[in-house]
Amino acid sequence: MIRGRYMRRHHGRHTNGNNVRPGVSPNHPMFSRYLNTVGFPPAQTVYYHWRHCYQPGHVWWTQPSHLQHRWSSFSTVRHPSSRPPRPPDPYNWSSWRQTEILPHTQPRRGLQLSAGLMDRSNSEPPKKRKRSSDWRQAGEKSQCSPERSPPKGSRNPKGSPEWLQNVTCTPVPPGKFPSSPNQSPSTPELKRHWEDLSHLCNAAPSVNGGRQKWPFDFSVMSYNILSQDLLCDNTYLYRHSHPPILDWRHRYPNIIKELEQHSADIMCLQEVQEDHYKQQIKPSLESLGYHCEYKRRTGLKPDGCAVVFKRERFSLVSCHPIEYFQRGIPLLDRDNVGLIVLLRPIDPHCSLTNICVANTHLLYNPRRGDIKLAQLAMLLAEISRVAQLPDSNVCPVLLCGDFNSVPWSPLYHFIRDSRLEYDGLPIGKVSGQEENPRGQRILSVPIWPRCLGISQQCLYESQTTDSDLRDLERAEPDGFTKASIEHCLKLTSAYSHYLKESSQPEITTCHSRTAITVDYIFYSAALGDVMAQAECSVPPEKGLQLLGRLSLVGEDELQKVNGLPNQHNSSDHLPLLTRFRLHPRAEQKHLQVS
Ligand code: KL2
Repeated sequence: MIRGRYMRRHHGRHTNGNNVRPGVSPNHPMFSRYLNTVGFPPAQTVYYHWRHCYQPGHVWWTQPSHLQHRWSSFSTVRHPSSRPPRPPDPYNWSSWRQTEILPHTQPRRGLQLSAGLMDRSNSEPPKKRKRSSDWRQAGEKSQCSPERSPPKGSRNPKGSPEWLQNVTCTPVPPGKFPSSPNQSPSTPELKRHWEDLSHLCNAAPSVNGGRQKWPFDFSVMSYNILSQDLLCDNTYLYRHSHPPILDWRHRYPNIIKELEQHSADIMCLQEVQEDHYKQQIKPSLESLGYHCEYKRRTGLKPDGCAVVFKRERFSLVSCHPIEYFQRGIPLLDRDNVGLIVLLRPIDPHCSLTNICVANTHLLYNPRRGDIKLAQLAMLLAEISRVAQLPDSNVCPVLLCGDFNSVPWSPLYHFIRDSRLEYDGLPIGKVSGQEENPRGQRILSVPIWPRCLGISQQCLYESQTTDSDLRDLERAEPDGFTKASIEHCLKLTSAYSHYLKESSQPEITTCHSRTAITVDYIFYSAALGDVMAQAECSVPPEKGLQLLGRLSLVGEDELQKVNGLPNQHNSSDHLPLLTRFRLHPRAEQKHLQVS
């Protein structure tokens, strides 16, 4: 294992949430000041509010009676000609951005960031766009635009659901929220069932009583909760949703309820907006017994990734936030981040290996597969370093998140097969988000420059200065000219990406322009694991066995609930939930290999 220069400079726990990489300026303090000035009720109040006011099927808005029939039947959605006309006055979208659970009359204090100034990762400009982190050049703008349209030149991505296109829910006039729950439209709930896979991998029932607590079983969730800010930035994606269900005051209780109900031991959350995290999400999860770690995106982006875990099940060994933005490397000019934690399972009766949990949200832009791969390489290099064991093996790894790439795409294959031959591959085909991407630009060789300090095996190169690396690149260009990349982790996807019953593709994210899988839970599979590929040879004590997962759904099921977000599912993604078994080192003999 090549140990990297960053490793020596950046190890151990980062308590300040700032950058982990050298040469990257921390998030600008202006933003923190903004957050501190916004008035919020304490999260306990919010949580109390939810616990005591929320009942399933209870909705807080008024459905104007003359509009009720328009929500009640799905048939109107299928026939655009029968759609109601849009009202002359556009709905004031700015109220949707409001994060307070306070009444609308409550004055907002402090600076508000502009949605219009946010860097839009989908719209690749004719010239290089200004980075959103150039905050000094960013003015102030307090409201969302009334109706955001798709970025110019954007294409319908793969899986674009016909049944949600051109569907427009008539907005409710401002001031009608919240109100009597009695007049709410009712959407059926999505049905998801638990898929028990334990019998397939000969897993003995877990022994939780008595003195022994082995094997160590635990659950893992990955969930993109849809940041309110991004929702407001991309309103055109959610025209099919009844406006009040998009209000954070409706979404937040639903999301917290969902997290509490699933009660996963480890949760990897994406699109967690920093103000919501600090004021509501973190305090609520802490009161449920979770330890929370968070990494905000760089620049002006107000959302980020959180990894939370139950304090009674794990202790934190170390935490490693990663910023993909690298000053001076044009390829790495985006604000996406990752967050890795090394966890020690708590079991007084046996010795268990640490597990490495990584969470990320890769760049959205369907045309920039080159950036996505470079971001992924940075994450894999850091995982390989963090997960390294003294015997130069790696501890079990869980790689969760929103990869903005579909199953069987080159990026997906790279994660799962540990190798990608990319000679002649167009950058628009890397993620598979678009069926027929425009532009023929192919991936350059190498994809990322050598000065990044990451080898083609996705490992940190030995400690050298940046100028040394540039010299090396000039001196031995051949070392970096093979059109293939590799990584040393053996990762398997916990989901199969097709529904067992119908063979339809599983959907993890759905709105008016897409219905695809982009979220994953990858893991180091133990020998004999149900999902492991035939050649998998990870010894059991260094791998995990998949015991079960919460089933996903297909497009048909999502159509019945009017897509996402809907009354009950408050994100445009669904949570992935899995259960794993970790075998104590001393108890390897109890594993029956099939
Ligand atoms: O696909 V996502 O949603 O994983 O659910 O990740 C990105 C997109 C997220 C962070 O950038 O914001 C969403 N069209 C559609 N969705 C967009 C766009 C866009 N132009 N820009 C950002 N997102």
